[in-house]
This record gives sequence, C-alpha cells and structure tokens, in this order.
Amino acid sequence: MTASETRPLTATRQFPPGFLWGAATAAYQIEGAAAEDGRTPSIWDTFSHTPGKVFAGHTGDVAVDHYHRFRDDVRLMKELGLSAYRFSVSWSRVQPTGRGPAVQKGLDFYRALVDELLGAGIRPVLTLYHWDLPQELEDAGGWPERSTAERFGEYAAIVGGALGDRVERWTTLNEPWCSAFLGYASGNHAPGRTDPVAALRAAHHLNLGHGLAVQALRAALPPRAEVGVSLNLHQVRPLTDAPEDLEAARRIDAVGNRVWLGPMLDGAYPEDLAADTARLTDWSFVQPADTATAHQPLDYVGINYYTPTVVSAAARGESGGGSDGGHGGGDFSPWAGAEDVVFHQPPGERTAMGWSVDASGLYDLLTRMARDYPELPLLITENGAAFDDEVAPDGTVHDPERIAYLHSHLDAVHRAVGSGVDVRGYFLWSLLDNFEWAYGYAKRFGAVHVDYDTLARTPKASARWYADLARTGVLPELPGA
Ligand code: IFM
Repeated sequence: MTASETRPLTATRQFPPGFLWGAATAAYQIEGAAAEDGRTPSIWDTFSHTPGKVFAGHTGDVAVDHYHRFRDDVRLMKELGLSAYRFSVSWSRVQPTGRGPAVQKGLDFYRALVDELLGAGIRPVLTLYHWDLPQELEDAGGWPERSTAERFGEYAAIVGGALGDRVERWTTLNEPWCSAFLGYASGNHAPGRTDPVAALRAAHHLNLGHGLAVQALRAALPPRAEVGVSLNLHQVRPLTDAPEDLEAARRIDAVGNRVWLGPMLDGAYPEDLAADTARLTDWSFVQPADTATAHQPLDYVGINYYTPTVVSAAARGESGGGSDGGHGGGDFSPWAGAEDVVFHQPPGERTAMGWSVDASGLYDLLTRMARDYPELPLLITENGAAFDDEVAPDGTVHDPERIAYLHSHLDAVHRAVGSGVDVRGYFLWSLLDNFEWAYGYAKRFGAVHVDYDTLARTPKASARWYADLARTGVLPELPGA
C-alpha cells in the first residue's frame, strides 16, 4: 500500500480510495477434506474428536467443504464485490508432520485458490497460522517448546517460496493470544491443556515464531510483499475507577496486549508482565536474542475486534473468572496472569456469543494503536457477529442485527480514519457460516448462510448490504434509521 492510496475523506461517510473490502475465513473452519491428499491431523482434529470438547461432538472433518467448492465460493465473493479475501493455510495439509518437505498437493490447493481469486480480481491475504498446529508438533511439546517456533519459520519459508509470486499480503499468526491462553491455560481450545506456565512459554514461542516467519518470508518474497500479524487486542476497561479495578485492567492489558505488542513492535517484554507472573515463571525460556528476532519491521498490524473487555478485581470470596477475549464469554476458566481478575459483560445488546455490542471499543483500540505506533498502517482483519439466523419460508435470510453491528463498527472505523488513523481495509468475519471452534456449528458468523445438511450457500441480507458498501465505498444510513 502506498501513501497515495489514502486520501482525505469527503463529508459523507466515504472510505478512502483503495480501501480493501474483504471477508475472512480460516482453514479448519471451512475446508473439510480433513484426511485428503496427504493432510494429517492438527490439534483441532484431535481436540474436536475428543468427547466433550466441542459442542455436540462437531468436528471440522467436512466443515463447509470449501476444499472441494472453492471455485463456487470465489464466484460468490466476486458477486459480493469483495476486493480482498483473507484465508489461512492448513499447516498439516502442506507439511503433514510439521517438518521436512512439503506435500505438493497441499500447495497445489492453495495455488489454485489464489489463482481463482486473482482471476476474479480479488486480492488474497494469506494467514500462515490460524490455530491448527500439526498434531505431531504438539506431541513433541507444542508451542511451549522452542522447536515449534523454529518449525514455524521453516513452514513459512515453504509457503512463501510456493506462493510468494502471487500473494502480496501475508499474516504470520492469527490471534496468538488464543493459541497460548485458550489452548494451554484455560484449555477451552486445542490442545486443551490447563498449565499456566505452558501458556506463557507458548506466548513467547509464538512471538519468536512470528519473528522467524517474518524473516523467512522477507527472504522468500519479492520486496513489494507486505507482511503483518493479526492480533485480537483487548480493549480493556476497568469496571470502576477504584484502584483495584484499574490495577486489574493494567494486568490484563499486559498479559492480553503488551505480551505481543512489546516483543513484536517494541523489541522487549513489558516489565510489569514479568512482575505479574513472577510466581509462575522467571521467563528464563527467553533467550538473549529472542526479542530482537520477534521485533521485525512490519508493513501493517491486523486488528481483530469483537467486543470490549471489562474487568474488575476479584472481590473477597470471589474467584477470578476467565474470559475468552472475545471467544466465548461465559464459563471460561482462569488463564495465566488473569487469575485474580473478574470479567464482566456490560448490560445492553449482546450477540449470540453473549458478547456485548460496543463499537466504541474498536474506535478506542484503533486510536490507541495510532497513538502508540503512528507509522504503522492497520487493517481490520476480523470484525463481525454471530446471531441466530433463520431461513425464511421464501429462502431468504434477514439478519438486521448483523447489519446494525457491521454498520456501527464501520462507522467507528470511518471515524477513526477521519481522526487520522491509517486503516487500509476491513475484513468481515466471516464470509461463510462455519465451524466456530468449541461451539461447533452452533454459532453463525457468516454473511453467507450455509445449510449444514446440503452445504448450500445463501447470501444473507447483510451480504447484500456489504456488497453495496464494497461497490460504493460509502457507508449509508442504517436502513430504518
Ligand atoms: O471464529 C473466530 C476466528 O477463528 C478467530 N477470531 C474470532 C472468530 C469468532 O469467534
């Protein structure tokens, strides 16, 4: 992206020329074909096949069968006027054991997908890792072990070498917070471990793996390629101004946000994080050059935002309750560094995930990032909402709540751009209804409805609304407002 692509805004809610209008997905959530063409299990295959881990025993074995239907799905994207599409590569489809040579058929699938996108005039944005670690690497210790970061750098080199001639935008990790803390501390995500020290070790090796992957990509890609990372930063708000609540907010900011921003963007872990977690670990797994490795120049940071994070100190007798950081609400067990903190869902409108609808959190997050990192372009790499959509007798899907959600959040993005924040694009989560991790297929985030019996795709009203926006670049008044 060049500076000339961002021009002053007009009085209407017009987005800058060149603004990317996209939608996002992830491999395990949509591809299916779990055992085809050499793909081996990832931690999510193992986890979803473990009784009691995923709602109603749902798995990604078939998902929405995108592996076989990607051409139709790209056609749909074109009909919806998308200018970009963000997808992830399944590591164990490309490198089944997580090490060694690549499987050509795995690479061929992504090459065919990218060619289809380019042929439709849609820019591919490729995420290397969206939570589906090859099971063999987990068996060797997973992200808590340094070797996983090293393997990730090698995998990045393979994918960069294979697709660098046609993909211009790259994301190393998607939401490493979820990989580390939901995967290894709360255990609500694969691999389902509940070891806070393992979670902190995983966080570090994700940071290191990110740096190694950026280095590998820079070596493999042409200079025009852009490389970034997608973070689900927590817009942390204290429940009250009481000092204990302010302290709880500081702690969550450290272990939710600055644990990534520090090494990746500043080249060091925040000192308060080490102090907060001192009773768990002395962080001696951080080797001297690691933070320099994690601190690679980036072309953008991807922001994934769903809901703010409201916290208070645990009152006497109240135990800390975990949050899924925008990934489940409710009953999550405490995660490392957040043991004495209580998470709250403010009153008011909620999505089907139980997450409160509050677009001001997105505005605040964007302006914070612009203040702290003024030179760094931002992309909204995920934003959207699950609702209990129903197909009407005439076959249409009316989802006014989703339109209202998208409208308010895009208004927040527009206001941020108007305040000088360099936001270059927006990716709606998600293109299609899909496998929503521990919730299986029970939560629908798609702009396009999927009938899970027939796998038929039906664009919801929100998809049509978004298509108009993508075509005009102007955010209209909300219908009925
Ligand atoms: O479905 C997920 C996605 O995989 C990562 N970010 C949040 C989405 C909604 O929970």
